[in-house]
Amino acid sequence: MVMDKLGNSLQDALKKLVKSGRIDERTVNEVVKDIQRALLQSDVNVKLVMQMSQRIKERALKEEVPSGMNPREHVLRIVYQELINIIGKSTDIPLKPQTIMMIGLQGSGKTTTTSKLARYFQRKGLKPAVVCADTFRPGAYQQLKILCTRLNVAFYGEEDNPDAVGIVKRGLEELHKYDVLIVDTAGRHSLETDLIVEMEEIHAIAKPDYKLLVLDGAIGQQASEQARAFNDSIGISGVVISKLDGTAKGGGALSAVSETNSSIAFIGVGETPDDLERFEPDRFISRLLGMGDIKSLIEKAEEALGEEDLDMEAMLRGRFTLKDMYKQLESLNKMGPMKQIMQMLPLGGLGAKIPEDAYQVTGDKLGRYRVLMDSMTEEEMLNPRVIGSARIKRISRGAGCAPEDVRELLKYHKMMQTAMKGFRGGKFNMQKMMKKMGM
Ligand SMILES: Nc1nc2c(ncn2[C@@H]2O[C@H](COP(=O)(O)OP(=O)(O)O)[C@@H](O)[C@H]2O)c(=O)[nH]1
Ligand SMILES: [Mg+2]
Repeated sequence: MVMDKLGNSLQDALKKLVKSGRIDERTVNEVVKDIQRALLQSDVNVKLVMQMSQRIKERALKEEVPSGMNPREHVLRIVYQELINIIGKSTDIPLKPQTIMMIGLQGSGKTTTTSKLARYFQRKGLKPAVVCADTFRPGAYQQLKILCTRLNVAFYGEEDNPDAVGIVKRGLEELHKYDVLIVDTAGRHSLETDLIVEMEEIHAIAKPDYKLLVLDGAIGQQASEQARAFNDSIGISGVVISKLDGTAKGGGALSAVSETNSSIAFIGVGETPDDLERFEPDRFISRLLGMGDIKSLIEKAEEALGEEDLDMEAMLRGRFTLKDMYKQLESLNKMGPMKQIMQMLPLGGLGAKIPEDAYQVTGDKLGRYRVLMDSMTEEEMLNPRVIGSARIKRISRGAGCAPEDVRELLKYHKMMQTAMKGFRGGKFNMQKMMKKMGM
């Protein structure tokens, strides 16, 4: 969907490498030229494209092709890593009380994103409230009020009062009991001085924890300039790219992110309040380059480089996160009855120590675990120990489950973690093992 076109032309470019048995300068130059064309067509900034292609060229020629990879995979992996380099990690917006200020040009999608964010926090078990500080666009008050009413989200605005700064001051006072306060600001048709001044005044009053710049996914080369102006004025903590459900390629936004050293927090994929997705760099690039390719490629690369083993070792040392657990449950679940699988594992005497109910992770339970984990922050999934009773309450509320369900999940995780620690000594590679078993 997103950036399909770019994906296709990159694929074409990389196909050229399939047949060539080794990497020579001429082939690399040819491929890099195709990659440049593809990125430029997707509105990625020229300077950025040039820098990136230089690095790809250098690395493709200098670095040895890892054993087990062909030249095409080698280059694709480098392209992938260089894209990850630009895109960076996704901005982590914590699930805690905070103030968020929305900024961006008129029509970029601020108001829509405001309601989407309110919905997002609501689903995570927090109480959001919204302040309408757009006193410029006719109908802005009504637009936001209707959206909030539909979602049952608290709203503050003063219709027909042009004093945006005063509205923000009063609104935040009135709504101070809510967890997440989202301030929707006015846009303009271009970056006019009065917009910047108003934005700075609102910023001084609201003292937001996060300033999210909303960029239309279809925006081209102006994206960098816009992002820089907003960044110079009040600073940007993260970017939301809207309208990625359409034909937009998002390359402009990509350039904006690189320009301001910020990162992408969310992407908008439609007009309804539920059409907001957390930004996942891997998925974004996978879409860009073609999912199947990237997935098998990265797996192959990790295997060749032994990184998978390293990760596994970290897990054996006890760093077994909820995310790791979920991944394993998911793959195990696909493989068939849990008990049979567990008995096939080289667990030594450990198999006997695993309680019977550990085998009973059915699809239903997995589904519930997924919903619960969807209500958690990154921190909580990586380090479940931080989850105390207040967080248990928040997580269960967000997931529409009982606190007991959260506790059960945590208990299950602990049990698995203990089991993992039992695999000490000798390398144990889950993937290799699954392959051996014909998975
Ligand atoms: N298809 C689609 N339309 C969107 C998305 N985000 C916003 N829009 C539409 O873009 C237009 C402008 O959005 P709005 O939130 O009013 O922009 P604002 O001026 O920055 O507040 C509206 O018609 C929205 O419905 C999105 O992710 N996908
Ligand atoms: Mg608006």
